[in-house]
Amino acid sequence: MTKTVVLTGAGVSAESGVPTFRDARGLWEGYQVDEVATPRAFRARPDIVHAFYDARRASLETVEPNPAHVALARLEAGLGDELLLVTQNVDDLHERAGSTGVLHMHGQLRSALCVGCDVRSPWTGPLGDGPDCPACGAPELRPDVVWFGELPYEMDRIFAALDEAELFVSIGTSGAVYPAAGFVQYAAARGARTLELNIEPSEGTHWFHEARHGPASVLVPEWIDRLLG
Ligand code: BV8
Repeated sequence: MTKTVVLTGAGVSAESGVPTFRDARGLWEGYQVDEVATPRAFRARPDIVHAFYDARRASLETVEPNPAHVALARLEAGLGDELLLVTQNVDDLHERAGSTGVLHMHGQLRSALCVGCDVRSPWTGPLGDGPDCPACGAPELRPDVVWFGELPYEMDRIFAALDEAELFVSIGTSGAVYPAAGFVQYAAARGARTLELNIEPSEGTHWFHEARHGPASVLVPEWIDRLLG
């Protein structure tokens, strides 16, 4: 089986009704990144930051996985340990579609991180009203997401998989945010074949050996049907 690394971004959840960041009516349209997605913003105005993430967490109850998520769960069943699915998304649609080994490099909405004891707790409700940490009792919970200027999660595991990868596939991402946007060059430099599946050319489309453009809900099942035969 081919050692495969798949990277997904907001575009894989767009057809489920989860707003992307940069598209029209995207998330960044309503907010300034440095007002809601930086450690400094959280220190200055935790109320605004919590309101931003509490709203996104609540909206997860109104969306469902789409055929792209479902096909990627099938790919995991077919490839087993030969696949690493890395997502920049903080939604839980990959898991709800049946994927079990998802690496959330930018964190998850349905998890709270205690600044006091560093313990993570599954979380579905709001954090804005300052609930106590289930582990240490301190009212020091923050959204368990990676903000700009913070190191993404499990970078060692990601680079170890990219070192081995024979195939790197990027799905629904604009290639605007690093270090994720640099994975294609890293993988290609180590001999991997690289493929972009996106509704339009991404900022890094020229780094890919092949690019197919169209909606993820069509391109991803098509690609996986062919791969798994
Ligand atoms: C760090 C969690 C250092 C929170 C997020 C090098 C050069 C320049 C800048 C930098 C650099 N290195 C680092 C930086 C700074 C910064 C960065 O990249 N800035 C950018 C803006 C220039 N990076 C960081 O700060 C990172 N940390 O570098 O730490 C460090 C080192 C050591 C020690 C300590 C620290 C951390 C970045 C992570 C920030 N957190 N998310 C939250 O979600 O609120 S980033 C967030 O934005 C997402 O997770 C994702 O990563 C990014 C959004 O990108 P996409 O997912 O691609 O979404 P987008 O809307 O942009 O695009 C959607 C795409 O889908 C489009 O192409 C569209 O065409 C397509 N599409 C739409 N519909 C469909 C579709 N495709 C298919 N089908 C459809 N239906």
